[in-house]
This record gives sequence, structure tokens and C-alpha cells, in this order.
Amino acid sequence: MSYRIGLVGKPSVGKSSLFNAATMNDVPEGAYPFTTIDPSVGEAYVRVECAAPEFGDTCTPETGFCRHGTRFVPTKLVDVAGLIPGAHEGKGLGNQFLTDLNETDVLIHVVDFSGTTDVEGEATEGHDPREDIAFLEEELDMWYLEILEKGIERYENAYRGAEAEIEESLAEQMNAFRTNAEEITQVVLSLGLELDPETWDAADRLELAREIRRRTKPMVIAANKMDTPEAQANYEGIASDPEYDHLSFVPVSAHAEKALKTAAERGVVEYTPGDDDFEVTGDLSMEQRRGLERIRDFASEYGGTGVQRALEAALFDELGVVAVFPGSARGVKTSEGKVLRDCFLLPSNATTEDFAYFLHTDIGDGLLYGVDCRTKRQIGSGHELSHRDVVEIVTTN
Ligand SMILES: Nc1nc2c(ncn2[C@@H]2O[C@H](COP(=O)(O)OP(=O)(O)OP(=O)(O)O)[C@@H](O)[C@H]2O)c(=O)[nH]1
Ligand SMILES: [Mg+2]
Repeated sequence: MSYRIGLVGKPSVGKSSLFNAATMNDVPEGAYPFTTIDPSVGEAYVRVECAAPEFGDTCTPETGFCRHGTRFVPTKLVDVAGLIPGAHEGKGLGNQFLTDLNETDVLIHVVDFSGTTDVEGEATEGHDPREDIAFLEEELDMWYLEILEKGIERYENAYRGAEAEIEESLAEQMNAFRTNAEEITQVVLSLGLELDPETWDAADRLELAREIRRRTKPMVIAANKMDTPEAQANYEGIASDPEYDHLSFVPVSAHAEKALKTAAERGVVEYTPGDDDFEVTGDLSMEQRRGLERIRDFASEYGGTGVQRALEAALFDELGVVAVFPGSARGVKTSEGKVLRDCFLLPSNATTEDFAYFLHTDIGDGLLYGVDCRTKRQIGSGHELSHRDVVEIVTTN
């Protein structure tokens, strides 16, 4: 299983720029709306502190890489077309992008904090990023509401025939959102509603759609274009506003990340993605040097370019994903000399048994117990794994 992080937002906010900076792809970027039409999927990385040094070893990753004790674990990033108000009714590129979003587990809402693009992505000045934050949530809610209404219809039609459960009908209709009847029931009850759609008025239905959306598509906000003074001024006021307590913001400059990675590829700087500093190691023109110094000031002020942090906030903080290393209680080096070859990303609350089945059905079927390789203690099949656990699975075969 691999996670997919979706980049969403109105046109021209820098979704493709962030995608390119994270994945070092080259999809078109442009200062005009709908530069992107077809979605792109690329490989990005999330950082996990490597466990090998605790075992006095150096790891040999099979996928991703390890740098200065930090594992870069691959994950999928999806760049989709921009959406504008009314997308759920077919405005702009319409519903297509909504279908693309079905394939994602968590969202990064990219917002142009510089205020230099209007709500449709056309160039302007002084646009308030708050409008964009609101519209995207509304647009997603309307999309969910439409599907919820279809689920209610499905229930009503079935009801006339056989016995039907509303939570089952809704879960079936919303199955693309990877929800289930149990979760739907929880949401309905948590809002103080009855399990009977006849008692839900329009406001209840919208509230339900919103709550299901929040649970099934958690989201962080990437406050992009933070390399501009306008964005920095907007960020001051917005990120600390209690109105947005339900959201987490990461200040980002996609441009700065791309510039640093490009310079690193050319061998003129030493930069580890996510770091708040870098070293100049090659010859540069005065102009290049000045540009890099501006990036250095920015990265030291905001704790890096924010691209890595946005990906990690989405996967680890919002989705609660845990990284687990398969290991051995006898030491982390295998007979082939590999050390912590893999680092897997598992859903929150994953147990020893889930991990065993994740590795292979036969391993799951034959599971006896797990071993915490740090303490050498046995862990039961129902034991919940923690982030950065190193676990051996002991089986009957
Ligand atoms: N200053 C600054 N400009 C940026 C940054 N990221 C993107 N831009 C600019 O914003 C404009 C739009 O960038 P894109 O990456 O094409 O935006 P998009 O969100 O993919 O747009 P659509 O594909 O049309 O939806 C381009 O002119 C970029 O150069 C950034 O970090 N800082
Ligand atoms: Mg784009």
C-alpha cells in the first residue's frame, strides 16, 4: 500500500511548482489559470529519523535514501487541475478534478498567500487568501453533499422494497471516500442526529457532508509564495487567527525549494531537503549568490522552505501514519548484509497483526507474535505499533 497526497487549490497558486520542487519532475508551471489539466503522479519523500544508528549500524535502504541519519521514505504526490468556485456544478474544468481527488488519502491545500491571484487564478493585487481557504472547503462540502443526497435517495428507494439501513446506503454511495457504515454511524451520532434521514433538514445534511469530508479527506494548508513580503504579511494575520484553529498551516516557498534542489543537483550547494540551512560549495555568479542568500534568510526565518514539512504534516500529523522498520531481535543486519532495508508507512493504530498482513498474507496467517527489536520484548498480535518501531515478526513457518 502506498499513500497518495493530493495537491489542491484554485489555479495559479503553485500546485505544480510545489509538485516539481518535491518530486523534481518538470510538469508545466504558468502564471495563467489551468496550466495543468491532466493530473500527474510523482514520487516524493517524507523524512523519518533512521533507527540504524541506535543499533550501531548504517542502513542500506532498498527504496528512498538515507542522509545524515534521516531516512527519506517514498510516497506518492498528485498534482491536479485547479478548481474554481462552482466546480461541483461544472465550472472551470468541473468535476474531473474531484474524481482525481478520490484517489488521494490526504490533501495539501495550496493557497497563494501573496494575494496576487484572484479567486479564478487571474493576476491581481491585494486578494485576501481567507477567501480561498473558505471557498475550497465549501466546494469540497458541496461535492460531498451531492453524494450524500444520492445516498439518501438510494436508501429511500431501497426502503420501499426491502429493509435498508441508512448508514449502509450512505457508506455504499460514499465508498470512493473509503468510509464505512460504522464511521457514518459515528458521524451521525456525534452531530446529535438520529439515524433517520427524514429528520435531517438542509443544514443537518450540509453539516453531515462537512464532517464526513473532514474525516475522509484531512487537509493541511500550504501557505505558498512565502518568499514575497505580501505573503509574509498575510501569514502573520491568518495563521494565528482563532477562526482557523481547525486547520494547520505550513509556510512554504516552492520556488526556494526548487532553487535549492536544482543548485544541489548542479553541485554548487550542499542541501538536505527539509533543512533550514545549506552550504555553498561551488562557484557562483554574484547574482546567484545573492539569490541564494535571500533563500537562506527565508529558510532560517521559517525553518526551511516548508515543502518537506507540508508533506509530513499531511501524512504524519493529519493522517496519523506511522513508519515501521522490519528488523530482527538478533541485530538489524540480515545474512545478506542488509541493514533496515525497508521502512514501511502504515495506517494509524496499525497492530502487529496488520503489519504481518501488510508484509504478506502468509506471514499474517502464520503470525505467532512480534518482537520489539529495541527491547527484545515479545509483543502480541493486537499490540498497536508506534512511529519508528523496529519489529520482527515471528511465524509458524
Ligand atoms: N513567488 C513565488 N511564486 C510562485 C511560487 N510557486 C509558484 N509560483 C508562481 O505561481 C504561478 C503559478 O504556478 P503553477 O505551479 O503553475 O500553479 P498551479 O497551481 O499549478 O496552477 P494551475 O495548474 O493553473 O492550476 C507561476 O508563475 C509560478 O512561478 C513560490 O513559491 N513563490
Ligand atoms: Mg498546475
